[in-house]
Amino acid sequence: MAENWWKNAIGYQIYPRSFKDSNGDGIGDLQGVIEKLPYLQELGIDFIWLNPIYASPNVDNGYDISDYQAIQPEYGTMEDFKELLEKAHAVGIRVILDLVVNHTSDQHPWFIEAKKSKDSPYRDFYHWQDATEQKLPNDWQSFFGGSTWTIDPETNQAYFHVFAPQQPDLNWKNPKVRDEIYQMIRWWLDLGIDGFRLDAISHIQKADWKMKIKDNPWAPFMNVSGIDAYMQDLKALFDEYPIMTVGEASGVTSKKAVDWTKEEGYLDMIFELEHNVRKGIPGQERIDLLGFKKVLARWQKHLEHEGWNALYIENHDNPRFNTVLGNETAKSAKALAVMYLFLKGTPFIYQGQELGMTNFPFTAIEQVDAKDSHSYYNRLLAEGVSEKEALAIVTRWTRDNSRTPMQWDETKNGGFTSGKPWLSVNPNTAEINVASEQDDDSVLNFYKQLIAYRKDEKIFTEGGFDLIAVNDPDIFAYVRSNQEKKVLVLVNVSEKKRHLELPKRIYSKKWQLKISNGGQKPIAKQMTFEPYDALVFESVNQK
Ligand code: TEU
Ligand code: CA
Repeated sequence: MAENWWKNAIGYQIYPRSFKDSNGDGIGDLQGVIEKLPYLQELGIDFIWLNPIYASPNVDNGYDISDYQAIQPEYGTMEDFKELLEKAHAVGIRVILDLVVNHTSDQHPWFIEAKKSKDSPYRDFYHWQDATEQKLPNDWQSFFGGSTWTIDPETNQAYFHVFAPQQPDLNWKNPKVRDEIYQMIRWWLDLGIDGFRLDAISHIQKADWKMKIKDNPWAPFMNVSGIDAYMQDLKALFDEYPIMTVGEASGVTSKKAVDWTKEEGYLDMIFELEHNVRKGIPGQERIDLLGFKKVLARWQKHLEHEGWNALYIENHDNPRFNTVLGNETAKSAKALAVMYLFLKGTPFIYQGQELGMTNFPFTAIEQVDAKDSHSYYNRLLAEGVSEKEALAIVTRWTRDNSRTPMQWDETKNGGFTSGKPWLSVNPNTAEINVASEQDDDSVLNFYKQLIAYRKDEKIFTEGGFDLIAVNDPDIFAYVRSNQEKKVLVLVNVSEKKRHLELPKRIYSKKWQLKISNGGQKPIAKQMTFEPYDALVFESVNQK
């Protein structure tokens, strides 16, 4: 197997619950993924990342695991998983799984045992401290709102959780915990999976409970010193297998990311979590292109010589980019694809992004499933915000925008299920869907073209990156270059007609148009772009 195969690969993120339901219970499942392997093969992707498929009470849709070595019954069986792995491999698609080891479910046998008494051999698998309602160990706040501590009145202690109370954090300081986790990881790798996406991995180490928070409320559990030893262990284990690893490592800065992802680093790549720079009034916020572009350009620069980027615009925690940066048209969906797919790093495509799927038109809070969105909504009501306004604010950015079922055809349930979907299908499945996007002009076909082009040209893997029009608030433009050639990417990420003056070093070269989502435009000193125009040019270096 080629070393570092992931450097020239394109990933596809599958949210199993919403991808394809094979048995009519309204919930996506592993047989559904198997059924759609030909679709993925035709798209041209190299690996899939599956969001958690392990046994879970589903407080956080699978991110609360009660058995790491069992498949969630709603999704199928271990036999189904092995079948998926085998069939994916047979068509050249690798499979990476979500590794959620910052916390377990409170229904995991370790926590059930731990909770029984202070003397339980599992007590130390988690973080327990003496506490009363009046006096918690500290005033740290969790990501999902409320204290990081939940009291157990039976023992007058509290346990620690950075997410929901049903997601107690594992105590990584305990060698027994580490042993269990490492064994579990080995078990999956021995089964033949191709890697992991490491969930919330920068949170596994916590600061001293007495640490006082200054500005960043999450500083006590964001890439805290001492994490290195655990990451080294993980690296040593991962190095035994020809896999890829991608970390969700919030709080690891672009500078620090070099140490995390260089050749001797802990992981192959990490996702940055800084690019969602928002502007506009709550309820109508959009991505601020200038902010977005500066974040991406900084990560490109800092990881230029050492380290590696994971590229993405959408995932299961964020709204649809075609709504918050595009204008929900096929053209803008194509422009956004061009904008990020040619950066340096390993691109990930989130299910439905390749169709131009959009946010859901929520009209009632009951349509929202995500618990964090409900608590946010209730908090706003308590602050006196009207129901209508609270709904708009919450649903603009709720994670459920991206979790609505995949749109396979124009029927009411989008061909996702023959039953009642667990989350409503976006009504625009009438127009935006796989079946109707078989024509040359579709977003889907455009993605296929971009993927094929990117994989064909090694310049995208190793070539340098230079941002141009650095301060332009609407245009994302850059040059990739290697010994042989240059590639110029020009995208008007706005609904306005825009002008751009190119520098001489660019317009003086001979360029050939390779990709376009609209017009044929020659390179000139003064360029004019129609809304959401996206163009890719190549120039062969003169000897
Ligand atoms: O998200 C975690 C996550 O977004 C935090 O780690 C992040 O650091 C924080 O919000 C600060 O910005 C992952 C999953 O992607 C998400 O779906 C889960 O709900 C969560 O972990 C808990 O497992
Ligand atoms: Ca099902």
